[in-house]
Amino acid sequence: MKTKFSYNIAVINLTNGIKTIGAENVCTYLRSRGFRNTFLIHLFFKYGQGITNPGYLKSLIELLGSLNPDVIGLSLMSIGFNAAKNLSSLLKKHFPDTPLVWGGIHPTLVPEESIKHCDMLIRGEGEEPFYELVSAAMDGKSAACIENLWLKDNKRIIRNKLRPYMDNLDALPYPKIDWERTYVFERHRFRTVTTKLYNKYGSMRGTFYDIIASRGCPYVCTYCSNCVLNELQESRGKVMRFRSIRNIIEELHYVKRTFPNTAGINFQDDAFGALDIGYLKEFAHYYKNEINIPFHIRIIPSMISEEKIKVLKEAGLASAVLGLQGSDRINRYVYKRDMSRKRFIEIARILRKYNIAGRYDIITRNPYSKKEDIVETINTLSAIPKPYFLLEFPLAFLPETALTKKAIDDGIISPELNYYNSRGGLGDGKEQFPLLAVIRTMTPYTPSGLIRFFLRIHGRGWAGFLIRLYSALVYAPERRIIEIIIRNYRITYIVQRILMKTLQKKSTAA
Ligand code: B12
Ligand code: SF4
Repeated sequence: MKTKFSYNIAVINLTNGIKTIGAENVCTYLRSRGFRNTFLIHLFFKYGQGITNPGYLKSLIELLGSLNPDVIGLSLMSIGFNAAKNLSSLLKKHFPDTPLVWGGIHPTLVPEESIKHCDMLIRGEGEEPFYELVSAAMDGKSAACIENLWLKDNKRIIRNKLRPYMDNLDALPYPKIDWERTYVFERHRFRTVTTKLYNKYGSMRGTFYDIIASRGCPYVCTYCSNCVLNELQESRGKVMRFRSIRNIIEELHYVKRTFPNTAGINFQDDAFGALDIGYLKEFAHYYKNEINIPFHIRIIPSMISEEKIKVLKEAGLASAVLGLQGSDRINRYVYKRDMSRKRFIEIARILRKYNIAGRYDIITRNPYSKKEDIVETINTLSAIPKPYFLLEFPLAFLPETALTKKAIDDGIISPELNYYNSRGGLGDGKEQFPLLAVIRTMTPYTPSGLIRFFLRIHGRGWAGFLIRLYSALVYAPERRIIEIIIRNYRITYIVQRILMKTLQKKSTAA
């Protein structure tokens, strides 16, 4: 008879990152409830191709053979669906009697398709349901009534209802790395993660730490999974939940102790700015006094104000991501998104006023975009203070979103095409106006006058050659240098520190 101490659970993380809050949360929770032998294995795959290295899979099977798991969990996004499907059939071949449980955003959104490839799946927040499942499995009890769980019972599928979201996020332990029970593939086999390996595979060479202070987003942009999640969760409690400030600060103290290289804290919250000003002021006070590491956030235009940005700047806000996504027409009618060109420019100017680096997202290759929409987006981008970071994401038709359903209805994509993962979920559409795309890419570091000139001439026969020549000879080298600096965030940080210290010494001497 197994006990919690001898029961082995292996969670495979197929989200292509060594820092993955969801799977880490689930593992930390199980360990905190006594299942100390909960192992987390990070697996990487190539977009659209899955796991291509045969040595990788052989080594995974060997590792699992030695861990002897009683339950195997798999954490995936839609982008990992093809890889998960193939991996799952391999796992079932080698471990036919070990229950295989899928969890994460993909099985949450697409359970009917997912359940075909695993024995069970957990939809939504996984900590509590997965704990209930492994406890039942260990005790030989039925799991048939566990809310959020879907399971195959002979040929029947049991589809349990969703439970309400967790209201008190502080009740969950924050994700902690268990060095002896976390694995990554390195030099021909899976090895336990060391500080050196964490730095090698972690975000920005292990200098960035991802954290979330809240869960949920009250908006329902048509391309985003939140429009589906919020519908699923309807009338099952609050969507937006916040951790207490003390709870966040405690996690960050743990981060400073465990990962002393940390040079940036990356708040991955969908809606960080939703926090009210009182909360932000208190947060800023403790963050500045106790943590004092530059941090980064994502903001939603309607939830942010100059006052909030000022408070956050004082706490150490270094950069903010803001989604412009498209023109006013596209945002209003296609994405149903609370964003306008005017508001975007306003916020970008406030960010510059407080010397906060702006990182602006736009969605490209949208088949609903017309030429005027792309020109408007370029004009908006060239109206904000330069330089800035521009992140261009080709539109990915994520499963079950309102936009994907619309595109299927409009005959733009085919439901059979499995569109969202055919090229790794990164979007398959073509640039409708390739020359405009070249101009748009140049907006972050090119004078607005020149961008306007390019827009004026781009329709003429010879203009393509001129614009591409400028892009190759001037813009590309400029961008390359800036990217090297950004990638080596740690170097930038060290240089900044040295400069600051030298300046401080000089001013003291003076
Ligand atoms: C951080 C983040 C990233 C990070 C890190 C990803 C990582 N390795 O974890 C980065 C920046 C790298 C990233 C990249 C991308 N991301 Co992203 N990302 C997020 C974000 C903002 C937060 C994820 C998170 O930590 N959530 C908090 C945790 C607590 O929730 P969770 O992950 O869902 O986990 C819970 C449950 O799902 C479940 N669970 C999770 N795993 C398991 C495993 C088991 C066994 C069980 C039982 C349960 C379980 O329990 C967890 C705890 O409750 C989400 C949006 C969001 N708010 O979730 C988007 C999101 C996950 N990303 C998304 C997308 C589309 C992408 C990209 C494809 C974007 C792109 N076009 O390039 C890339 C692909 C990256 C890749 N895998 O290769 C979509 C995914 C949609 C989908 N259908 O798959 C999301 C949902 C955004 C959105 N709102 O649409 N992303
Ligand atoms: S505001 Fe951002 S996170 Fe919220 S629904 Fe829209 S795209 Fe998704």
